[in-house]
Parts: sequence; structure tokens; C-alpha cells
Amino acid sequence: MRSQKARFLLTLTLILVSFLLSVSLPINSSQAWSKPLRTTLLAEQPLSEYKSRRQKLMEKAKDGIVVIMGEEEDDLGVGAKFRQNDNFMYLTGVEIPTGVLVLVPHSYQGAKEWLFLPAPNKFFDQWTGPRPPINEETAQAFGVEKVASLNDFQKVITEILTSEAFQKSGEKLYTVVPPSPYTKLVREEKFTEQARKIKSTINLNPIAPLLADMRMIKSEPEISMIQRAINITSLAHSEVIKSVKAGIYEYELEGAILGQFYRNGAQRAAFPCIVGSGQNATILHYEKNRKKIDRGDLIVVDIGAEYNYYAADITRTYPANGSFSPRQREIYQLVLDAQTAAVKAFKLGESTMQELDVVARKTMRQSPLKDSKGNPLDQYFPHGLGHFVGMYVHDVGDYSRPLPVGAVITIEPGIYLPDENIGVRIEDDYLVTKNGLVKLSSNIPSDPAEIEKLMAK
Ligand SMILES: [Mn+2]
Repeated sequence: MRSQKARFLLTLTLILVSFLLSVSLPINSSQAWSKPLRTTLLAEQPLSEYKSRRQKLMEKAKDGIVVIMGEEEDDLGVGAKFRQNDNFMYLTGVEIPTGVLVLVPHSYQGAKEWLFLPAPNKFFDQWTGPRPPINEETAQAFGVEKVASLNDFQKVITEILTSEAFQKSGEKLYTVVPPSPYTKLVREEKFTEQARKIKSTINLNPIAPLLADMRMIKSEPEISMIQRAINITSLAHSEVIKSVKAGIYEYELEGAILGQFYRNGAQRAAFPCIVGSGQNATILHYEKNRKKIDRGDLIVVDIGAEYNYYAADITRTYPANGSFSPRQREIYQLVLDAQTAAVKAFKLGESTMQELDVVARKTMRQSPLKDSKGNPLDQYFPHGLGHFVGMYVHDVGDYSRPLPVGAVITIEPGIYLPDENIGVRIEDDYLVTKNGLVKLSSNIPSDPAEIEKLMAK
């Protein structure tokens, strides 16, 4: 009897408590934001970092103004996990959807930096979480001079574009304009159309080259984000070494890889995982990952975690059996030699990506190894030697000039022989330093004997 009464009282208390909680839950947004607002970091980078990027950009664009549109949210977060666009993130560190950053080097109402954000809204906040209030405290938390409501953007931009100061500065409007007719930039297009209506004489300038120049050279905080993404990716490669065997499916390895990414704090994969075995190892961007892995297959595993908006991109090629056949091993060794030759040829202040590419190809052409008809193997290396890595896996940067200190690149030769069921790619990430190239992904073995030894465990 006693225990029944106790259970009744407990149930009553629970109902009462949940009722009280539901009444007190609709706290206002400024309360919900009061704690996270006291931050000095955004995406683990100091506010000063974002500030100095905005200042640098304003220095480059001082003959006009800069407008950068943030990413819009899709269906209250149903379509995809929200990801801020790279340029907006690089300049603000703010992940709130639909923002607009306006930089006014000649200043407007005493401020050079204007961050327009959607105001808190009960309905939307219920679906996707509270937004910060539009006030001085939020401006301080984000390290910008001025935070304004998105509702006021039209009014402010009209005043700036029609002002005497803008006219004097050169009437240049720097923004992201479509680089080709095939690129979809709906929000930016709407804005530039609108800006032309406000001021027909404005001089529209692409901001992308100015930002690419800056983003090509990584700061210390950026390098530590990339290193973190690489370390997570190396844990995923270790997991592949442990799990790989004939008879399992490619997607099982993909599952193991993504499991390691998420377990270790990556927000997402920086690009779809490539797990290609046998014939699929010869398809450069194979990402179906549905085949059963056969004995004797080589498996190209080209993967990269994304950590705080920074990517890793590392490829290894594993033998399903745990050991390479003699032919697989000689092809593998040649790809590795081509990578080593390119790294050795690097000269700071001289080498461009293009020149390193030539070195890798020459190694393949001069090798005594040939295809079944006696042709040299460089013709089976159909892609470029590498690319910049950063917020985007194929990051922005200038491929024609010598690689500068602070650039992060991949070096990834490959040989693909569909007739022999062999595809090999080896890809590592390197930081350009004043002492030369530093391999950031050296904790993942690429020596064939070492891979076989690890697989035998
Ligand atoms: Mn790559």
C-alpha cells in the first residue's frame, strides 16, 4: 500500500515539475544567448583573427565597399545540416544563417564593419534554436563594430550607395559575382541587381580574387584546425587498416571512416568518401562505395574530415589481402617515388604547383616499368599533382605563382591501369614553411612494408 502511494506521489510530482518547466521554458533569446555571448573565440579562433582579416580586406578594397552574403538556411534545417559559406565564415566566424557583412572603409555612421543578422523570432527560434539579440553586447561578442537587424539592410545599403563619401571613394562595390554562367549564386545576384537599381553607376568588382590571395596563406589558428582535421582523418585510416579484408563491402569501410570522423569531433566529411576497390580504384572520384571487396583487390581510400570549417585530404591504397602482389607493389612504389621526387624538388620562392607536377610525371615516364604494351606509365596519371587545402578541400589560391610560406597543399600522384585492375593513389598534405615543405600527414604510414606489417596485426 505504502509503495503504491509513493509511486502515485512521484508521478504527480513529475507531472507538476514538467508543467512548471513548460511554462517557464519560453525564455527570451537574449537570456538564452547571455552565456555563449561572453566568448573570445569563434569556431576556436580568436576574435582578433577575424578582425585582422576584415582590416586586411578593407585595405585592399579601400576604393569602395565590400558586401558578403551569408548562407541561407534551407527548410528550417531539414534539407541539409547548415554550413556557413567559406568567405562569410572566414571574415566573421559567425554561423548564423542569412547574415550580411558590409565593410565600409570610409565608414558609415562612424563604423566600418556592419554585420546584419536576422532578429530573434519566436517561431524560427523554436525550430532552429535561439538567435542573439541585435545589440551592442552581440557586436562585442562577435568582435565587430556594429550589429544591425537584417530588416534594416535595404535602408542602410541605399544610404551608403547614394552617399557623397561612396561617390568620392570610387563607387566600387566588391562582392561575390558569378565566375561563370553555370555558377548559381542566387542571393548575390539578387543583391547586385538591387544595388544597380539603387545606383546605376556603381562599379561592380569581384571580391573572390582578393579573398583568394588572403585565404591561400594560412595563419597559425587555421593551420591548427587543418592539423586537427588531418589527425582525425589519420584515426580513420588506422580504422581502415584494422577493418579491411576481402568479403566485406566498400560501404562498411565508409561506415568505419565516418564513425571515426564523428567520434573524434569532426563536424562532417569535407567531401564524399572515396572507397574504391578493384576496378573502382581506377575511377578517380568513385563514391558509390557499393561493391564487395575481392581477394587481390587494391583499395583506394581518399578521405578527409572537416574540423571547424577546415579540411584534410589524404589518400592511401591498401591491398585487400594484407599484402601487395609483385606487380601491385612495383606500381605502388613508383607512385610513392613520384611523390618523393616532387617533394624533394621543392624550392621555396621558386616552385609552382605546375613545376612539381612536371617532376612527378618525369619520374613515371623515366621508370623502367611499362604498361602491357611497353608504354611508359605517365600517361596513366590523368589528374593534377595537387591542390590547395583549406576551408574548401580544393581551396582557393594562385597555381601559377611560387608557393608561398603558409600555403597548405596536397601532393597526390596516381597511376590507374584498368586493364590490370590496378589503381594506386597516395596523397599527403604539406605546409609550406621557410624551411621547405612539412608533411602534416606523416602519422599515416605510406611505406608499403609498413602498411603490410600493420595489416598483419
Ligand atoms: Mn585531393
